[in-house]
Amino acid sequence: MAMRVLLVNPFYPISETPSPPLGLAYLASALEAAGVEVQLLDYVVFPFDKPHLENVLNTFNPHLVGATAVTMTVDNALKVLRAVKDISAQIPTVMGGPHVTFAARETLQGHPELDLAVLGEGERTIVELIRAITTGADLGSVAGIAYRCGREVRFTSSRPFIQELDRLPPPARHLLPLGRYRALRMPISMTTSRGCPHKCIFCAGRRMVGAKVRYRSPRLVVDEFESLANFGFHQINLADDLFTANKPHCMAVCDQIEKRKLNIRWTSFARVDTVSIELLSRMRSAGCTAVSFGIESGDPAILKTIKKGITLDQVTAAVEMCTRVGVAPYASFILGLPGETEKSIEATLKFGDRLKEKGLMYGFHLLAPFPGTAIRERHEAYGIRILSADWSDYHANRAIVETSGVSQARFNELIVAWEDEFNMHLAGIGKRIEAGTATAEEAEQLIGLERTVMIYDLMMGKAVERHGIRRRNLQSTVPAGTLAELSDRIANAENLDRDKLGNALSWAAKTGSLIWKQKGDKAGWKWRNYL
Ligand code: B12
Repeated sequence: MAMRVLLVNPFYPISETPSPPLGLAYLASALEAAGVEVQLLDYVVFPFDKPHLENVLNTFNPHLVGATAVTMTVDNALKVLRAVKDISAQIPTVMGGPHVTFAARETLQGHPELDLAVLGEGERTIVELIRAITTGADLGSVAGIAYRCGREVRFTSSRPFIQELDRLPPPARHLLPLGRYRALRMPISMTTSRGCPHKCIFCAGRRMVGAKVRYRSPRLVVDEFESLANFGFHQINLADDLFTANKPHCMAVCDQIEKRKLNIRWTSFARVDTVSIELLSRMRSAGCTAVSFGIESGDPAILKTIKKGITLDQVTAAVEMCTRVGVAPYASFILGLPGETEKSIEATLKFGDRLKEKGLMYGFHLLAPFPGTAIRERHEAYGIRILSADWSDYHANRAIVETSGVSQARFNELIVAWEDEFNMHLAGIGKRIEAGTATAEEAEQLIGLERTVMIYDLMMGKAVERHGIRRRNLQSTVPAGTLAELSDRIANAENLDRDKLGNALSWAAKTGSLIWKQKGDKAGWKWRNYL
């Protein structure tokens, strides 16, 4: 019997630089390998559209609809599942990902539109689940899930981590709208390992993927890397929890990239205590342009409380090593950690400033106490007051916690000041572009950003779909089918800045993201969705 699964990526703002949904692509490839037909709806790069969803449900007729979610997207995911149930109440729905893994009971209890939750890694579980659903087998026999049974939520036995990652088929990226992500200049991601041995109390990563790191063989890793290089993304992000965790593995991956002469920029996450000049220079010659460190705080006492296991000296040394070998160091700090006071904030800001002089680029987040983290489970003991139970507030850009020393309002003031500073920096570049004194690099940063915003608004507002399709012989002031005509029509209808619109459209056409297609008596412009 043909089995069919529809996967859903819920809305998530472009300002957070989303990558194509890798977890869903892994699930899709596992399903396809088991003979299941898969379709995927990606509401990060397509606007949600209920009639379209209805059409997909009617024509594809899935046996299961599955959504992924992190905490900040769980409400968006549930909204889609409610629409699914509205259209077709009998289709079972499932959710997976780091939110529901640690909040299955309350999510299932509070949301009748959700029937099942998959906890942890999903490749094996979803295949067994779809088989159980289509054969009517007992759900209790599928390890790693939770489901509603009357008013009760039942948990099955836990699912062991997948040991041989090499046996997983490569992520089914043919189902992802990579063309849209590429047009938006988002990085594409892949992983070389799963697992993280560290115990940072604000992170759910370790419990999600296990403390023992499991590695993929460097040859297969670089096969995938090579296939990504062909898609024409400007950058690949190695999204491992900690790519530099194991030096021989990291070096072996770099060796393979160099041996195959793959000339593509990539970035990765790292810890300051895992890098060395030797490792960083090898990464640099394999194409690594930037690494991101979590520094979290400039106060040693806080670093200790959060079990980060790094020292400020290690941070300084790592930043110096990066700039020495030419890998750009990025870092993020979290404000609002246990024990945060005005004094510790000052220490963090000062530390950041000092490192900036050494070439560090950094940003701030505010603590969001996610389900599954020690900080949430023991927030009282840590002296953290949690002020919001609304998951859509868990984006880490506004304060939802306070400590005994620092109020919510003060945290927000700090982060708003930080955002203002960044916006002023962008405005400064704008002025320098006008005056003709901007460097090529900074001009490209701002122009690229404005182009991304424009293309994103066009995509989410369906402007090309609404104004770019024409029947033949329509009268127009400019010849049909030219970019100038498209630009004209959209600018008139949507009241957009003509220059910026024109630039964005011609860049998109030049890079093959916007294409002219002719079919029967209809012709028109369309985004290239799939690569
Ligand atoms: C790389 C990474 C990023 C990258 C790239 C993300 C991407 N979409 O590719 C960037 C930097 C962009 C990022 C952004 C964010 N991230 Co992040 N990220 C990670 C990291 C290190 C790895 C994620 C990954 O790619 N894993 C590999 C894939 C294969 O695994 P997966 O996505 O988890 O999917 C598997 C399972 O979860 C499950 N599954 C997932 N979905 C579904 C759906 C169904 C139906 C089923 C059955 C199963 C299933 O099966 C999949 C295959 O095994 C994790 C840590 C971790 N190990 O989980 C944090 C992590 C996921 N991120 C986290 C957070 C908070 C964020 C942000 C909200 C940060 C922010 N404030 O903006 C955003 C949200 C992005 C988003 N919408 O997903 C948290 C999530 C915690 C939570 N409860 O919300 C994590 C767990 C780390 C932490 N701090 O605890 N992230």
